[in-house]
Amino acid sequence: MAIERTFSIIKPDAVAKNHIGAIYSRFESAGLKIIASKMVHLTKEQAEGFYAEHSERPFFGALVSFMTSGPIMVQVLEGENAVLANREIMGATNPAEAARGTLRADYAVSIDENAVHGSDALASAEREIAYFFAADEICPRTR
Ligand code: IDP
Repeated sequence: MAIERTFSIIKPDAVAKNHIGAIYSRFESAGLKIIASKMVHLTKEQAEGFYAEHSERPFFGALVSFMTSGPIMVQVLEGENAVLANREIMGATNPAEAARGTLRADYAVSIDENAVHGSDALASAEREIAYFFAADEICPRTR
């Protein structure tokens, strides 16, 4: 099994509802280690840059507006097959389709306000981690 790093966001809806601890607990219970973490309130430019690949989608304006509506938690998760493991913990993008026991089934309101983000591949994980964290803000705990 490969030890990977992935990037995760607890979105404004879940932060506003005080679900940070519950969501961190899910990561840790699944064997993922939080090796970097901070709270940020995105500017419009930061949110547009992060979601640039969706800039032509009809929901882009609503997505940027939502992601700048309040503070978020951003974190780097490390563990075995972390990218896929985190996607499984999160559940489907649309909470109505998310499997029972996943974060989105338990904490998301709608496809627009879906509680968490997680990188969808190793390449996007690397890019997203670098978007938010300097190398000296990441504290590997692989021993
Ligand atoms: P993901 O977050 O599960 O990787 P993506 O397809 O990368 O899903 O979409 C990024 C985010 O854009 C989603 O988490 C969701 O907040 C929003 N989004 C995606 N599709 C729709 C849609 O059809 N309507 C509204 N928002 C959407």
